Amino acid sequence: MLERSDLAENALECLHNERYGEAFEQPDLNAQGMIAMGGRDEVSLDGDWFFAIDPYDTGLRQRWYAMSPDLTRKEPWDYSPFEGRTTAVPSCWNMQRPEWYMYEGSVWYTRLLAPEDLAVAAGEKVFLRVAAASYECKVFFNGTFLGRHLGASTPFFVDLTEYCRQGCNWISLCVNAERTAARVPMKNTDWFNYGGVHRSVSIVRTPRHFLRDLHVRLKPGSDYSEVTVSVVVDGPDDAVRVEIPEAGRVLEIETADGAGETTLTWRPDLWSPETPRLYDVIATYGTDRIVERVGFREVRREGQNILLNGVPVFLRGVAVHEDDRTAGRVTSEADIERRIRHVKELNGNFIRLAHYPHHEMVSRLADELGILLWEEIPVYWAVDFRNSATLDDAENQLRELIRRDRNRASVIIWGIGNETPDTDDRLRFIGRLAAVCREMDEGRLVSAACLVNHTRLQIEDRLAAHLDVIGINEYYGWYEHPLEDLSRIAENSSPDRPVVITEFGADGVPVSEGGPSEGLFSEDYQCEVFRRQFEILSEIPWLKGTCPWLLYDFRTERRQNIYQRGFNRKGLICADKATKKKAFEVVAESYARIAQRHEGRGACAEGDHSTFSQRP
Ligand code: GCB
Repeated sequence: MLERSDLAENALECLHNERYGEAFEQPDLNAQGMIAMGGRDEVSLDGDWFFAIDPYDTGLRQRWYAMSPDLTRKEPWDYSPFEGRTTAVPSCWNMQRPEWYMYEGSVWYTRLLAPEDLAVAAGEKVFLRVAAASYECKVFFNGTFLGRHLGASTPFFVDLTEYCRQGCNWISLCVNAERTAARVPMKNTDWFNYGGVHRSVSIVRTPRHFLRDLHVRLKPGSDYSEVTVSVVVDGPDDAVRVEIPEAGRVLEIETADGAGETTLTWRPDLWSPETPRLYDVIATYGTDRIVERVGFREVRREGQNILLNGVPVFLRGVAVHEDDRTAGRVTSEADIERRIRHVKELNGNFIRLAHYPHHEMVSRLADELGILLWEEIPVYWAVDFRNSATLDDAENQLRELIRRDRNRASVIIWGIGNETPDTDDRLRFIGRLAAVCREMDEGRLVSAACLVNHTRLQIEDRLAAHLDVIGINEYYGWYEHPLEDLSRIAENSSPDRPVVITEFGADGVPVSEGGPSEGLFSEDYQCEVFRRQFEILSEIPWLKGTCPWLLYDFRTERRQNIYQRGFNRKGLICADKATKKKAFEVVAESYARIAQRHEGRGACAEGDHSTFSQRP
């Protein structure tokens, strides 16, 4: 019955217009709009939002977003943004109701804002921050379209300042999780396509002139005695004051054209997994002030080695998806702490956060608890490498991730591709992403999970030339056999840079969970694959890390045999995140031996566990 309202001037036209989406593609909400967040106050908008699924995009066609809360109505309309069903933010709609489980189209979230949420003092700015919405999010404020963000896992900001009103304000988000060939990832993945606003939403206030970016790091090659600080300001070119109280140091950075950089001579205590030392870095620009907790460490490659603070390191890793049996993509501090605790029980020191940017809390906790991280964007399988819009989207996701996490010492590797085909278009596409990493961040290594040539049994991928670390996914003993061929790969390959096995493993389902007692999919078979893999891998001189696939079983509807039933069962722990499979112990023992060999220490790295218990 919207037709009978004043909003319906386009009632008929909107039924016939199939180009309704074009009006909502620009402005682009992207990395350029990001704001340094360190320690800023946020007003949380988490909680219940009005919610409706919209499979026909009627809301965009009929302008649902323009319905103001004070609009008077005589009769029910087809949709009302301010009454009816609600849903929690953050959440994934797939987990909210059985009938939404496989839904991937558009949905509407609407929320009224209390006057105090937006109380703008003279000269202040007000931003909306969405920590992640999967996959596309169109933002409307008080009925006006303010922009669109692409990408399921990175944060974005919208400047609301000019649109705030006295009295009633409201936000509508139109979120769409459709899988398309042009998106990143594209249609086909081995994980579940969760939709929705799955991380927090908040209001951030800043002074009119504010710090947009702060990047603090040990200067590479400075013999651990110089720290570089770069700033970007939104406002006049006044100096930025940077203080590191524990170092007793204060410096002034002059800005020109909104940016400035300086280098401080100072020898901080170095951050490492064993001694995760962090310092407060306080930046002040006019009345704006932010605080970052920063660890100082150097990671680089030298020949076939990865050096952490100058010492060769072996990455005893495990991969993990951000997936929860009941919450979907939504995670929590407790969930992340459990994950890190499990990695430490495995005698590990490294996590591959597959296959997209995980929650920002992961790297903050890893900084505190002493874990090394690989962070990744979902350039996965057959992304449309010829499509320039797809490249723009991938590049923007990468820039947003780097902007978000480049002050985190724990992050040592950016992953920019997973099992992509060796074509010219892909080489151009991922080569560009490698260049972006290097332009934005000289303090980390660049890698991608490459494939081996299974016919010639050797590492063979032109992408390797663009990488600091060659990641290899191999499933000898599972998809590829015989397992012994892995030794041939070791003999036939002579990489000129470090290699990390970024995936290997086998499905294993405990008998108590309905699994077989022997053969494929049994726990014993899974153990056997890991045992024999580690026997071979431990002998390879150029191998600098291993990442079993993976810590927990995870949801993926493309796997439907009687043992899988919608889950990938290669976890060392079941999807309940509690039931350890036998293979857990096999990996833990292998890592104890590797730690002994590489670092001369025992299975249970005492420092690691005490770090955990020291947390406030
Ligand atoms: C892979 C993919 C990963 C899959 C895994 C599997 O190579 O990178 O996303 O889940 O294999 O279990 O097949």
